[in-house]
Amino acid sequence: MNTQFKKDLIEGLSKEQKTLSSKYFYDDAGSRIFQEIMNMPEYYLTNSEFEILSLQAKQIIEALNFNEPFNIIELGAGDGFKTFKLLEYLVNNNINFHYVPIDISQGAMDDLTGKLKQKLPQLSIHPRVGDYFEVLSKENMQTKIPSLLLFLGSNVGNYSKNEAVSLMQLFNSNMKQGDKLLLGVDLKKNPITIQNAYFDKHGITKRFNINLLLRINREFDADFKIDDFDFYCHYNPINGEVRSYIVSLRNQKVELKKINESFDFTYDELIWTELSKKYSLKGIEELAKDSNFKVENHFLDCKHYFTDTLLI
Ligand code: AVJ
Repeated sequence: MNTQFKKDLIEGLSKEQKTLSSKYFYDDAGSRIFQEIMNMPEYYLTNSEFEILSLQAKQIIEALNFNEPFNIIELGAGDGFKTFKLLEYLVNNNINFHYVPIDISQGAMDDLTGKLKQKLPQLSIHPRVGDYFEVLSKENMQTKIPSLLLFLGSNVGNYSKNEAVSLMQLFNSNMKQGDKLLLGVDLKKNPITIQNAYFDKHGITKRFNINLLLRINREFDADFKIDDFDFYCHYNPINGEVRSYIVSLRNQKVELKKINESFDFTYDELIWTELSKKYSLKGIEELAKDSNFKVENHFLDCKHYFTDTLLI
């Protein structure tokens, strides 16, 4: 059993305001549901970032001003769908670089590598499975060639202000002089557009959240009755925060037999599961400043929904 998961679970469910962390959404089933989310038209983030990397690959690479060869190190590569266009541009233009995707999931890495070897046979690819920072310090600090780090998909939105600053500082301390970071960030926009992306009418995001209860049932021999829980989410356009919750539909007790714990849920009690923070360009500049980065360029999609921001 994953001891960190156990610790976070007990801690989160013992709090006055219960929490479960979205970082545990991504078991095999959860990763598949996230693919479904990315395929919904309402989840505009996918298309917006895809557009940026498709139409502005040349501008992004030129802005790097790197000598060849260089590395592109992707943190949390997942299925690599978005990154493909950038890689394709580089390969088609005979640019000399190495692609180093890092992901915690061996399965995701195998799929990605297989797909890329088939579609871009000339690509120099060095997949690494493991923790970002362990791999980064090993791969990036011991090479002399410059690296572009990719942290795409608005994954930074899952972190609170302070956590995001710490994360960026950790990136920074694993970057050599001259390395750069391309950070994908979802921007503030019409609140209805954002609400529809997260509180989707198909119920896919609900399934994504409820899957976490199924995971706990399986891994901790627990007895969450999934029909007795619902999903709620809310976007606050003032602070840019989407917060997602699981709602208990009645007074109930849940046992986690494997770890000998039980938790009570009251009628309408909330479990906070996820933060998906939206930024203004000014907010990104602030985050950059607080973590010792400098914004070199914002690459936006045509609707100005999303930015891939280049930081040095
Ligand atoms: C993968 C963290 C960027 O917050 O938009 C999608 C996950 N949650 N729908 C996001 C997610 C609900 C996603 N990130």
